Parts: sequence; C-alpha cells; structure tokens
Amino acid sequence: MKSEKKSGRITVVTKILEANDRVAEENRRMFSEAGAYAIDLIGSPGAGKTMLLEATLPALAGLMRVGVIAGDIETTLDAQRISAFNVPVVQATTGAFGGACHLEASTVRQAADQLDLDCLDLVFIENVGNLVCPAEFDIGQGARVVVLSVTEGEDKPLKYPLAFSTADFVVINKADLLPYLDLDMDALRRNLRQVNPKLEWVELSARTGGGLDSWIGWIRDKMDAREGPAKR
Ligand SMILES: Nc1nc2c(ncn2[C@@H]2O[C@H](COP(=O)(O)OP(=O)(O)OP(=O)(O)O)[C@@H](O)[C@H]2O)c(=O)[nH]1
Ligand SMILES: [Mg+2]
Repeated sequence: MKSEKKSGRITVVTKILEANDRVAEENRRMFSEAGAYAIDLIGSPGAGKTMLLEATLPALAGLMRVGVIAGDIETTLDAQRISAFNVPVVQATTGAFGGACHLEASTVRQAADQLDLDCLDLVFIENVGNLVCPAEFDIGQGARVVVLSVTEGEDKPLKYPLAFSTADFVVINKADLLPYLDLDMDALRRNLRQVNPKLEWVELSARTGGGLDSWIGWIRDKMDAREGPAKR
C-alpha cells in the first residue's frame, strides 16, 4: 500500500515536470524567434540578484535593449528597484499560486507576454530567491546563472549540487566583503569544479562594480555565440 502511494506521487511529480518542460520548450522557441536572449538568474535569498541587475543595467545601456522579469513570492519591491533604470520590467509573484519557491515555465510565459520581446535583445529572469527549487524547473532560458554571495560559504556547491550542475555560469558576489570573512576561496573554486568541471565564474562586487567587466564580457560573448538570427 505504502509503495503504491509512493509510486502514485512519483507519477504526479513526473507529469508536472513533463508539462513544465513542454512549456519551457515553447518559451525557448518564443525567445529565440523574437531574438531575445533569456538569462535565468538563480540564487539564495539576498545573494544580490537584484543588486547585480542594478549594476548590470547601466553597463549594458546603449549596447543592447534589456527587459527584466522579477520573480518573488510576494511584493513588487524588486520590480520597483529595476524600474528606476528605465527598462521594461514585469514582476511575477507566485503567492497567488500557493507561494511556489521557484518560477515555472508557465509563469514566465505569462510575464513574457507583458513584454514586447521583438524590441528586446536580452531578458533577465530573476528567479525566486532559493538555491534548490529553481534548479529543478526549466523555464526556457538560454543560459542559467547562479549568483552566490561570499557570505554563503565555500561548501554551497557541494550541498546544493543541482543548482551548480545545471548552471552555465556563476557570479560570486559581494567580493568587497572578503576582507571581513574567513571564506576559503580556493575551496570554493575547487567545489565548483568538482560539481561541474565545465563551469566558469567571475568574482565581483555588485556594490562597488569591481569585476563587473568580466560579467558583461561573458554576457556579450554568450549572446554573440547564440544560434538564430541576430536582430541588428
Ligand atoms: N556588500 C555588498 N552587499 C551587497 C552586494 N550585493 C548585494 N548586496 C546587499 O545584499 C542585500 C540583498 O541584495 P538583493 O539584491 O536584494 O538580493 P536578492 O538576491 O535580489 O534577494 P531576493 O530577491 O530577496 O532573493 C542588500 O542589502 C544588498 O545591498 C555586494 O556586492 N556587496
Ligand atoms: Mg531580488
């Protein structure tokens, strides 16, 4: 009896993920056809995802047209912060849908419908602050970036491997705080490699802007290398 229940539950979970994957593929096609590259930003609450965007948007101004989807369980606080940069922004809150700890492909689809994708080159999707659930859900992104702050500790890649094994890039944020911490940066780099040998990363401070150039360079290289028609 017990195992029947368990297998029933597994079937349901599998169906949810399959349904999500189908919409994610549609999203990927939608972004690609519009020529808008989508970057899924995931990371723990407070890792600095929004502050990274606040540093990144001025650096990309004039280079490309950027839109933002801000994911949270509640509030429009992040969208309000982003709107100061004069870019199109949509807040996607999961509170009305049971407070999911991640964005699903269908939520991203609804949010993207509020943006004029044909007029955008790049869409940042700031996922709900969480290092676990967002890693399990494909949302149709072109690339996934983990924002990990140095205050979180060098062991996080080992403890939350899915986030790092499914990531294309890691932004190690809050580098300005390193002098005040006993973080073992070599161990962090080793742990990142152990979980995902192909992983690249940059160490930066969204607060001071130190190291931001490498992050901007990665975005531009990634966009230049993407498949599909360039818009301009
Ligand atoms: N010292 C320092 N503080 C930072 C840096 N980046 C972000 N912070 C601070 O960290 C806190 C959280 O930053 P947010 O950008 O709101 O973090 P978030 O990841 O968007 O948080 P959620 O959206 O709630 O998941 C704020 O107080 C920021 O000022 C940084 O590079 N250095
Ligand atoms: Mg945020």
